[in-house]
Amino acid sequence: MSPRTHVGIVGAGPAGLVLSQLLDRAGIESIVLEDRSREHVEKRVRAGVLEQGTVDLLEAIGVGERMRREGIVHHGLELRFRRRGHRVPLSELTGGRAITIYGQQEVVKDLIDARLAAGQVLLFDVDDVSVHDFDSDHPRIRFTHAGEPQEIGCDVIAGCDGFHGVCRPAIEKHLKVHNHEYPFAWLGILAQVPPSTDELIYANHDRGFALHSLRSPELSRLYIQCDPRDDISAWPDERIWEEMHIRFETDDGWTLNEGPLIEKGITPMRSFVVEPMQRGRLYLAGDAAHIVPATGAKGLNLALHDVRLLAEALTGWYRNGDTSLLDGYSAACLRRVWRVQHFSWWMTSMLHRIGAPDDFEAQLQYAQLEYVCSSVAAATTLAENYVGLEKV
Ligand code: FAS
Ligand code: PHB
Repeated sequence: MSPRTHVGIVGAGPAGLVLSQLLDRAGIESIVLEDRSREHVEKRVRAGVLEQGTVDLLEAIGVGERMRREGIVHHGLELRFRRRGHRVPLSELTGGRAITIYGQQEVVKDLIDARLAAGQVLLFDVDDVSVHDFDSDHPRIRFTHAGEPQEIGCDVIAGCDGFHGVCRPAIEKHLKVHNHEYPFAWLGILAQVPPSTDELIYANHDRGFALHSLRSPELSRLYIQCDPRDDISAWPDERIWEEMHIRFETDDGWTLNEGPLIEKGITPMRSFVVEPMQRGRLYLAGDAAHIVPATGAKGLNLALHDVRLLAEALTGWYRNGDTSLLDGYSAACLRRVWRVQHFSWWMTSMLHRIGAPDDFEAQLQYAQLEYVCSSVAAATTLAENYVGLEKV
């Protein structure tokens, strides 16, 4: 491995992998350092909803073939409250834009295959990563791989190492940190059972939020709001399904299919942003810089928007010596980050219960839900944010 590259990328999640694919197509070299195994990152069940812009990007960079074949395009979603379902016609309200259901782990598999086929230096099971001298023109990354201490010089470091990575902490003292933790978490399950719905169902129930999503005609992905202090051991499969039946109950005879659970876990919910998303030659992208509550299905999509801007900025710098997009990277990302933060907070506030069934907050939620389900203008607001705004 060469002791130098153009861009050192920390993290082989969606952000790091898409960035390396974009840079490669612009003739810019990179190395990707990942601290987990390939098997782990390819099996990690996370996001499931791809915005229209994300689908278009993945196709444009040559990793969309299996997504187009196996992904499931959705043109609407259901809001369910007071035992009734209301369809929001996403595509009708947004000039034909849609979402595609295609698991994040599938996106990661396709990207890893493409990067390795292109001869990308992509190291898994890397340890002790640290970033250095990014305030100079000669940043360095130190790490251990296969038991050997290594160091690589680069022009730029891209911190794509997620919320628990090392890159943001390296500059955190220079950053303004916004952190809002919600008084609830999501218990998510992956079940080997055909989905009980053709489109996603977001339910606001007196006992709490529930979401019916899916991964394929045979695999269902469902979530329920739970206490952030809950331990998954307190949620045997029977209890999960019992709660799911209650929260999705309707008066129209709809029924929920049960099946064996492949995976279950509890994810805390927070809204988190650091400003700026860069310092010197270190640029943060994706979850390393921001976290959104998953209610808006935005985390993965926002990460790819960041790296699209970073790749465009680096291309302008390498080709023409123009630093304007690099200097403006953080501001350009944050315009969309805050729009997406607001939408995710709005969806979360409208659908999650924290008080008594008939208290002030619940009445406000019902008023908002009724408005979205009865006004084209209100429904369009939800729809255009959900499928992904073309311009922010
Ligand atoms: P990622 O966290 O995906 O990738 C960072 C990578 O860096 C990881 O592979 C990590 O192993 C690696 N790394 C970390 N530290 C490192 C170090 N020191 N050295 C080298 N590598 C290091 N979003 C949605 O839209 N919908 C959802 O339903 C949803 N569910 C989620 C469930 C969970 C449990 C979590 C944690 C997140 C979920 N998200 C969801 C958000 C998620 O999809 C992220 O937005 C998305 O993974 C962001 O991609 P990256 O920024 O690439 O970060
Ligand atoms: C998912 O399918 O994992 C999913 C869908 C919509 C969300 C969050 C997660 O808002």
